[in-house]
Amino acid sequence: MEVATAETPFHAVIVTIFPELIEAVASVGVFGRAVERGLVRLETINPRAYTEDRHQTVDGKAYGGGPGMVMKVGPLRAALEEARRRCPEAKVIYLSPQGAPFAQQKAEACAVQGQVILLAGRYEGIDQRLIDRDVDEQWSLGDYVLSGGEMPALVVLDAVARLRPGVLGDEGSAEAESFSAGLLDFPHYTRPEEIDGQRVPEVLLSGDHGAIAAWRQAQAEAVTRRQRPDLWARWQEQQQRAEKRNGGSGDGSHE
Ligand code: 9D3
Repeated sequence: MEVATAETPFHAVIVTIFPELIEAVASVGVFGRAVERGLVRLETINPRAYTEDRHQTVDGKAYGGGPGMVMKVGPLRAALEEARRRCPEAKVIYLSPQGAPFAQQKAEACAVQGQVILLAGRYEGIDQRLIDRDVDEQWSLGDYVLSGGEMPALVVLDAVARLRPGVLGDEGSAEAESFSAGLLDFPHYTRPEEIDGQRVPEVLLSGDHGAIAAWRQAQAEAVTRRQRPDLWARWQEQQQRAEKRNGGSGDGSHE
């Protein structure tokens, strides 16, 4: 059943010299539909629009020397001032390799806050004085080198939008919980039952819902232990704490 909601849209402002990169990706799929349906309001601001010189210069050579250019304070600060006028309650997040790791918890806080200003840099980075005065937090997508902050900004937007009411269908809320629950997903299968000699695990065809749930839980634990020992250790600690709270009775599951 369709439920009518009059939720305030999630409001994101992206400051970037490549707004077309953001707009191209953000007009497609789940995110694009959320924008069309008025659940997400996305704006871009191009710091080039705030330059005063004939070449619309947004970068300069680094003081102290060295290779690579640095984004200038003037145009970026003016762009951020415009972003703050449009989005006064938002934190300013600078996407940066020096940032704290972006993770589900940050996406959740952002979705609850309802607004965000994302600053995507290019070149070697931005003048430190912008970080000192205009930036609230720095987030990194991980330990690998990208060419700029636009793709990280899109990743953040995607992760946040899926947490907003109405953006996903029925699969949504349950799915959002599963990552916070701390285990990776179990394997999935669809028709046919057999293809090129590969069969769907028999338990999934059994109709035994208890056995299926137990198999999926065991698979989720196995894949987490193998692929992500860090998540596995955290999950085991969490299970042990839950066991103690229940006085050693029960298996630590939620139901
Ligand atoms: C190879 C260049 N590096 C010099 C030692 C520094 C560097 C500067 C600018 C590396 C990458 C970038 C551009 N990256 C981002 O803007 C970025 C990013 C990333 O590269 N990896 C993970 N997360 C992020 S968030 C923004």
